[in-house]
Amino acid sequence: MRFFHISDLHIGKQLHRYSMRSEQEDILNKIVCAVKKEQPDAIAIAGDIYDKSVPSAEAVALFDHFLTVMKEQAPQVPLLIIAGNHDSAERLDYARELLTKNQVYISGMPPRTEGEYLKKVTLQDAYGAVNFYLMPFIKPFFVRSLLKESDTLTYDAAVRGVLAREQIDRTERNVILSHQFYVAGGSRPKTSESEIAVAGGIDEVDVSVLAPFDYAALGHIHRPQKIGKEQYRYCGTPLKYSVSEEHQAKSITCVELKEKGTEPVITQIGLEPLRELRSLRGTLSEVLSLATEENKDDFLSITLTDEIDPYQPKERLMEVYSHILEVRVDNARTRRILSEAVEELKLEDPVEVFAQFFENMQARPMSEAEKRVMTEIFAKAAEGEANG
Ligand SMILES: [Mn+2]
Repeated sequence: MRFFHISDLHIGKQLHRYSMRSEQEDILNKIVCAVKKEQPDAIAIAGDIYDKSVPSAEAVALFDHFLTVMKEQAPQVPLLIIAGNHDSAERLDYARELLTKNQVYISGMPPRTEGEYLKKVTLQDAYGAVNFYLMPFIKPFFVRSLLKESDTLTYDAAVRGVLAREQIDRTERNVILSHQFYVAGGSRPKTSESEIAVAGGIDEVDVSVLAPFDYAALGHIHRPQKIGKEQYRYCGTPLKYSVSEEHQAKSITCVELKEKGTEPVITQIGLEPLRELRSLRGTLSEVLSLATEENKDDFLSITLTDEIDPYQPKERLMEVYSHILEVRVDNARTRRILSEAVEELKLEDPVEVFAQFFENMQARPMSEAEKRVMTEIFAKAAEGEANG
């Protein structure tokens, strides 16, 4: 059994002020070509189909086109799809009975009532059955009443609770599709700037929950990487969705499962974008002189290092480069401003900073008693600092 693992398509995404429609159409076509060429037994798409929970008509049309072309080019290949945190579960579930008849299996919502379970799709090969469990993005409140839990239910406990209800036959091969922030005993995956960060790490789920699975096809983190074990993998986005991803190689993850108990064989199929993303740094005249036929239409993040601010730098850059994402200035003056800003932040009252964080997390302000406790703690910490 050999299957493709992709995720985080973020269809409809804008990169700064540029639409990525042509880049996304191009990369989806390249994925279809790879499927036609390699003939995998299935395609797993681990969430964040769309960039927004209410995608634009254009975005919906593009995903529709992708499914249609995929079904024309590789009609026998099942598509397994879960919702991510960016998708609206209800919208993604639209027409799912009809799609199921065409071997497009979509799971938007986790189970919410007694009789409901994760969607399970079983495929066969020479070694027997492979069960794919489709676990869409879970927020604790989605499953709180199902698990008969209070409002203190954590992400970790929510995912654990949902999986504990499933009858997973450990003598067969099992694969899970999931879209959560997995950590391995406290070690976190390497993130990028295009993911939505949740402060305080409350969305973390430990990979120990994935123990029943021979492979975990994960989505959510945009840089391809394993987490904890070789077979627990984030495949990453098919395109670079932030400047922080400049040096990441994007790819389709290809997974080969043989008999139960053997390690899956994991390879990458590289994905080349229509338009590269890169950063350029130097004085205005240096950056202008770097322009070539090759790079002038790339997505660019430009940092100017002139000590004397040049005249109309943006306008002059735009005459040469067509897709400028941002122009930053890094010289003695801006560095001075930054270090002053850092000084200013340090002077803020730590109790107030914490109170803000507390309110964001708990959706209520701290009580006077709680504030007193925190004030004491910070005072003790400050004493400790003063004493050495
Ligand atoms: Mn994502």
